[in-house]
Amino acid sequence: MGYPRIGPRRELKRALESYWDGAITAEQLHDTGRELRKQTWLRLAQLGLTQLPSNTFSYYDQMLDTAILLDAIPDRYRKHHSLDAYFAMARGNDSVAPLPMTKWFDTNYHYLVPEIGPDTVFRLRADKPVSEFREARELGLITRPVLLGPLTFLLLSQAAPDSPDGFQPLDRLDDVLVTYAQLLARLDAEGVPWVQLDEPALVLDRTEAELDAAKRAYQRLANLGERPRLLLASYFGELGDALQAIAATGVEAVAVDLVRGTTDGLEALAGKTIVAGVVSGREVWRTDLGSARVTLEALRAMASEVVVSTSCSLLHVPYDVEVETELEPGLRERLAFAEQKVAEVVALATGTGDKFQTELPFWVPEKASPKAQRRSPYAVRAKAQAEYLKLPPLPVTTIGSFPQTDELRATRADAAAGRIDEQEYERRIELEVQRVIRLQEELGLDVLVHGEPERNDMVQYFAENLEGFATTRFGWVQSYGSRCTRPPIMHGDVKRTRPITVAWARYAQSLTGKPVKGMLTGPVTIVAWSFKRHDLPLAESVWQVAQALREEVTDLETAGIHIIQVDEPALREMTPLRERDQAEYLQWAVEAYRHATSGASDRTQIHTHLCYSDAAAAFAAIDALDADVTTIESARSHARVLAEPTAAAFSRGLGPGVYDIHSPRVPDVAEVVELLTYASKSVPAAQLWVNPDCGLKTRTYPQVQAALRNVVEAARLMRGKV
Ligand code: THG
Ligand code: ZN
Repeated sequence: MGYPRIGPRRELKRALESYWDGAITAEQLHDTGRELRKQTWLRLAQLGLTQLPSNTFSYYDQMLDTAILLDAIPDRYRKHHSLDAYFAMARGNDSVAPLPMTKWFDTNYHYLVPEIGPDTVFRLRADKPVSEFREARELGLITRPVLLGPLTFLLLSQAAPDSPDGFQPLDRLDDVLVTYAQLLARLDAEGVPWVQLDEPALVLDRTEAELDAAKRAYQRLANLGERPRLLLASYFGELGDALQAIAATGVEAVAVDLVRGTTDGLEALAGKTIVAGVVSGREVWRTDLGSARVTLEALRAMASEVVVSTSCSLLHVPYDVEVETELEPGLRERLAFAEQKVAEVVALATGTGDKFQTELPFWVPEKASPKAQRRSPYAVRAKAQAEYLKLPPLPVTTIGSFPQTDELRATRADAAAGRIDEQEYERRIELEVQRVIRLQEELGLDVLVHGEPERNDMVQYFAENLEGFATTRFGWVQSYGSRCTRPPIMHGDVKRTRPITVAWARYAQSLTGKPVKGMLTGPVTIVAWSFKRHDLPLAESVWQVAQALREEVTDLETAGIHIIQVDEPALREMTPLRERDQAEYLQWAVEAYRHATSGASDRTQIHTHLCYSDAAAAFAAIDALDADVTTIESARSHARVLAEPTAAAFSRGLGPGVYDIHSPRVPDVAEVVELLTYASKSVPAAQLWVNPDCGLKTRTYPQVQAALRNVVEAARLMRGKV
């Protein structure tokens, strides 16, 4: 269904960042792209895969590629040359902000949100699907171009800012279909036998009108005279009501996710090819080939043809587990990354390979007694904190991380490779903490952080220091653009065997009279950004992590840290895709957060940070977390989140991010003042905090210094006014 594209050794990341730095030319970047595509196709063919996907490569993101393909480019980017326009939409530049970015369904991948208005003119602009097909054909390989389907493209796009009230991108379906029809005709003329149209949006709750639109759209595409055969690909869940709508159309094949869904009702697809996603594209455990075979056999009675596949693109798993020679004994044999999963698909299709038994005995946890209450209600705590912390109005703080410099990366690499001893490592980290504290004092921030120089990543770091997690050396998974993470693998019960963050927090506090905020990653987020166990309910894994964090909170307090931030940026993203499953999730997720934080005394101020909390529902969840202060992403959405009616009812501290840290752009004082002025209309000044909208680790020191100087200046101007 799709394959990782960043490169087995992150070759694309390096090429992209070199291009952005001006160190290589566009032609050199394209050479890297071509080479990665070639190696991927050759490898997949060598593994025995007979249907190869193409057009799954991207220089940044497949949603962005689709917008470009359809020429759905907002005017403000058009003055740039094509590759520059592409990266301007992705990352912004000195003169223009990027498109907003948000999570791709319930994965840790982020896509760019295209803007569609009533006047957007769709026209076939790029030929990437055609040129990638040609590229593979030159290698002697016939591929199946993968396109984002028109429904998913429009449903995930946002209305252009000047659209009339009530306009939805989906209103433009008929126009977009004209362009898809042109593209299909071109691919047909090129000799493309099959095209895959990805429609994951169909596994979410959809209205009657949307299901009708889906049926109409695919009926129309299927009725085209000149077109390749069509594979409509669903993934990340069951089709549910959408199944009937699709079955009624003339598409030749439908891909279904049989890891998250079942074969129930798939008789509706009689006469079509079923592409059976029996190998998980989201998890890293080896597939139980025996039970996958049973599923495939059941399908053979239902469909005209059964094709074996992964449940979704393999974008969400690392390349190859064989290179992970340092995993603890016995673990590697139980794991499958992208290469191994392709081999499993081939083994299932050809009837070769052994049956693997990967199910572990079900673990029954002791019922943990819910202790999820702070000692006093928020109002009482707020008073205790105000008296103790004595912060100015509109306190300025940051989300926690400071720039990850080349020196820091080298220091961590030197320590990992044994080139420096522990003492030297700690000396270098201390110097960095000193620099970060000094910088914040000079700039005049009110609540300081130590900058997290000892952490590679906010989840990986905790996983490395907790029992029950394994971490990989090369297991990179694309998060957005050139950015990757190495999701840890949960494989056993989680336990904290020693304090994790206390020493650095204490050291940072010893350097300043201002309060230093301790930084923890929340239980939901640690689990959300890891590969999960499949022998234990998710809620239990999260609870185990919450218990470990609760112990850490107590130790931080004892060490004299009285502001503790427990981030939960993944709280929303781990929400189940279907509404019927959401209430239960939210209940245990919130309960776990409160278990982690409720050991704190009244005067200890608990902060939390959420990313991409764009929906109204976010405020209800934020409220339930019972944190004293919440900082949220909002700069890219221009703080629209504050216009939500639920925002007005919010009674706790709130820090709407005042500028977008994902872009290298430095905000000026006026725009920060404007955002704060807007925020102060819905949030009383006594509750308002001032902060960037996320951690600063992806920025450079010059950018951060300039940006924070303007933020502090803006906060001072506002203090005089509100
Ligand atoms: N950690 C993890 N998942 C995440 C985030 C995170 N998911 C959502 C959000 N944050 C994604 N954002 C980023 C931002 C920066 C980076 C990755 C994801 C990043 N990665 C380094 C890189 O690609 O060069 C590598 C980091 C490392 O050494 O581990 O900068 O923060 N888990
Ligand atoms: Zn964030």
